[in-house]
Amino acid sequence: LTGALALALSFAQPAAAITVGFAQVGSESGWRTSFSESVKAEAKRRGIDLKFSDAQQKQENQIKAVRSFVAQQVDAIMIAPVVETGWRPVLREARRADIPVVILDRNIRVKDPSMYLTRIASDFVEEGRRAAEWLMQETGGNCDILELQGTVGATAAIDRMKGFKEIIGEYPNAGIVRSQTGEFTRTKGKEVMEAMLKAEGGGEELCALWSHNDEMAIGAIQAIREAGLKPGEDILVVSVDGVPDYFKAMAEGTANATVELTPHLGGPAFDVIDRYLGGDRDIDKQITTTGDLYTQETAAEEYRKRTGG
Ligand code: GZL
Repeated sequence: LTGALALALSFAQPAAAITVGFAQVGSESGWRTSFSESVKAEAKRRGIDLKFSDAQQKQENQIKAVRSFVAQQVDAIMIAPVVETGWRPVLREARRADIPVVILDRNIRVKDPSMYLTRIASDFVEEGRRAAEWLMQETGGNCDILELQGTVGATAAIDRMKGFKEIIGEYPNAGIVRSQTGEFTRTKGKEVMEAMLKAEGGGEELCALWSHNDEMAIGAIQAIREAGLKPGEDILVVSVDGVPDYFKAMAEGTANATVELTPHLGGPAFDVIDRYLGGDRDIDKQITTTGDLYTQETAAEEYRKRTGG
């Protein structure tokens, strides 16, 4: 009997490949594209059939993508929500179809946490705190700051602002003098920085730029230079993401610090999906991945590590 059993088992099919739908925000930043590439590579490595959708930063495209994943009866859905609100109807449809939903990176605001399986993300408030702590140390707490906000309504922008303000609020001689959204992109970051520098009469008295992501900071560095000031010296630059181009800027002295945000969220997401599909119902509601702060001291080496340069 054991022989027959062993023989039967040897023909047992490998676990059937699962199909996962991924509603991604877009490709607005270097971090975002690394995140997408990392998820696709991880799906390939695991033999997962990934249905990928790029919403060009529009929530209605994300919702359409999720609807189509439900219609295709995928095994699981991953959403990287562009903004926090407006998700309840489509999440109800996924739940009615008994399809688990994993939230990646930014958050959604829903009253009923059973609408999604878990959220895998960095602690954006802590990222803001770490950026501010570095800047206060660097300037002795004496600093007039410009802020480039991320996408309005995005958790990353809301929470990074919150964490940064919590720390500088402890320093009477530090403050944000102007704050505007650069929508997480390089082009808009440059445009808005130009306008803010003009509004500040050129920017000579300014001390630092706090940018919610490296992409906008890289655009702003151009604007600082074109205003006749030295980025990284006349105006310190502190940001979040840790993309290679920003490590390059720090190595060249035009940027000063960044808090790394890992783009590798695919692995933990597929792990939790496998666990759920395997029957595990004891899954944490939040899986946090917060990165370290990097400065000019290690920038050249970190750049080489990330680009194999
Ligand atoms: C934050 C993420 C942000 C990145 C930006 O986790 O949502 O979106 O910091 C990206 O680069 O646009």
